[in-house]
Amino acid sequence: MQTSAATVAEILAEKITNRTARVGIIGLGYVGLPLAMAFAKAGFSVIGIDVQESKVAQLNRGESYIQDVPGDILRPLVESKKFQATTDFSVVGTLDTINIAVPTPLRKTKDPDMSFIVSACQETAKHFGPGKLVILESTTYPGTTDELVLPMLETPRMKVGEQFFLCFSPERVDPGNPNFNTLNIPKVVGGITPACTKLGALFYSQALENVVPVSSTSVAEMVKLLENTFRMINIGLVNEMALMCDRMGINVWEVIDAAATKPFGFMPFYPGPGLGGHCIPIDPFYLSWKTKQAGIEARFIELAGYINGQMPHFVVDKIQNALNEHRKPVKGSHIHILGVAYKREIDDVRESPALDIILLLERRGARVTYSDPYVPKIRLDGHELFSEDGGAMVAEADCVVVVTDHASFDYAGIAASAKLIVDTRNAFKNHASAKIVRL
Ligand code: SAJ
Repeated sequence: MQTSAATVAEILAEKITNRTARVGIIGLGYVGLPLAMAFAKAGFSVIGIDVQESKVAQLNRGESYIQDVPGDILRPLVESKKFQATTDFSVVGTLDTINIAVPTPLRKTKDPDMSFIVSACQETAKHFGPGKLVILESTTYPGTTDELVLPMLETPRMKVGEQFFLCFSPERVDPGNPNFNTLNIPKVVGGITPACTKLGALFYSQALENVVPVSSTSVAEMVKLLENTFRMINIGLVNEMALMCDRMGINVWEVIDAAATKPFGFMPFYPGPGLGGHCIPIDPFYLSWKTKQAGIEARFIELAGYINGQMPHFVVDKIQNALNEHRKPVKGSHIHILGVAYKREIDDVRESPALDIILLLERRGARVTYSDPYVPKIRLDGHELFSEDGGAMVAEADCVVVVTDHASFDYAGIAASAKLIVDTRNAFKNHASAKIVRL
C-alpha cells in the first residue's frame, strides 16, 4: 500500500530539518564540491559522486582541487566521515536528496551538449526510489528539468510531487570571489510542483543564508540565463562602443569612467580582447537555442556573440597596425602576450580570447611567447607554449600585448622596457606614452 503523498513529504521534511537526510552531490567541480562542504558543515552526512576516479581518490585523501575549498576545510569532514566521495552510483539508493551539478558545455555547432545531465539522470534513475528530492543545478535551457529530467525519473507508481520531488536551482558560484560564496549567495529554487518547491527551499535553508523560492523549474532555469545573458550583451555593447570610439579617436575608457559617475541607471562594463570563461560565452546560447525552437530569434544574443567574437580579430589588427607604425611586419616579429587566463587572478583558459589571438598571430607568421603566473602551459592547435619569464621577453619583443591584466605584472617596469605595447585592458591607464596603444 503506497504511503500518502503528504506523509512522504512530511517524512522527508523531517529528515531534512533534523539533518538525518543523506545528501548526495553528483559532480564534484567548482559548484558541487563547495555545495557538499556547505551541507557537511551544516551537519548532514554527504556523499559526493563523480565519474573521475582520480578526483574521488584525491578527495578521500582530504586533498582539494578547488580553489574555494581549502584542504583544512575538507580534511576534517573526510576524517569525521561527514563527507565521502565515490564513483559508485548505487549509493543513490541510500540517499534522501540528490543535487546534480555536472557540466553543460556547448557543442562546436553552438547546440547544448546535454550528455552529462542525461548520463547523471540515467545513473540516478537506475537506483531511484520513493521519498527522494532531486535538484538539478547545471545551467541549461528553460524546460530541461520538466521535459528531459522528469520523464527519466517519474513512473506510473512514482509521481513527482507525491512519491518524489524535483526542482531546479541555478548555480551562482563565482570562483575566487572574496566576498560572495556558496553560503551567502542567495539561492533561487523552483519545483515541478509547489510541494517540490517547498522541500527544495527547506533543504537549502538548512545550510545557506538566503533562499529565493520561485514558482516553477522553468522560472529558475530562466533566472540564470537572464543573469548571464545580461552580462554577455552588455559586454558586447561596450565592445561595440570601443570599435566606434576607436574609429572616432575617442578614449573609450575615459568615456566609461565618466559615465560610471552616474549614481543611478548605469552599470559599467569594460571592453576587452573577447569573451572567455565557461559561463558567459556559453549560457546565452542555451537560451537562443531553445527560443529558436519556439520560433523566436534571440537577436541580441546573436549580435552580441558576433561582436564579442570579433574582438580577437580587432586586437590582432591593432597589433599589426601598431607594428606597421614601427615599420615592422607581423611576419617574423616577436610578440609577447601578457596574461592568457580568461580573466584576471584565475588560472582558467577555457574560451580565453588569448588563445584566439595567439593562433591568429602565429598564422600571420609572428613568433609568439607569453607570460602568465597562473597558467604554466597552454596547448593550442597541436602545439604547446610555456609561460616565460616576463622581464627578458618584454625587453626583447617587438610588441608586448596585455590580454589579461593580472595584478602581479610590473606595469611600470613593462612601460619602461617594452619597445611597443598594445593594451587591451587599460592596464596602463596611468601611463601616457606614444609606445602604448590602447583598445
Ligand atoms: N569581461 C569583459 N568586460 C567586462 C566583464 C567581463 O570583457 O566588463 C570578460 C572577461 O574578461 C571574461 C568574460 O568577459 O573573459 C567573462 O567574465 P565574467 O566577469 O563574467 O566572469 P565569469 O565568466 O567568471 O562569470 C562568472 C559568472 N558567475 C556565474 O555564472 C555563477 C557571472 O554571472 C558573474 O557575474 C561573474 O562570474 C563575476 O561577476 O565575476
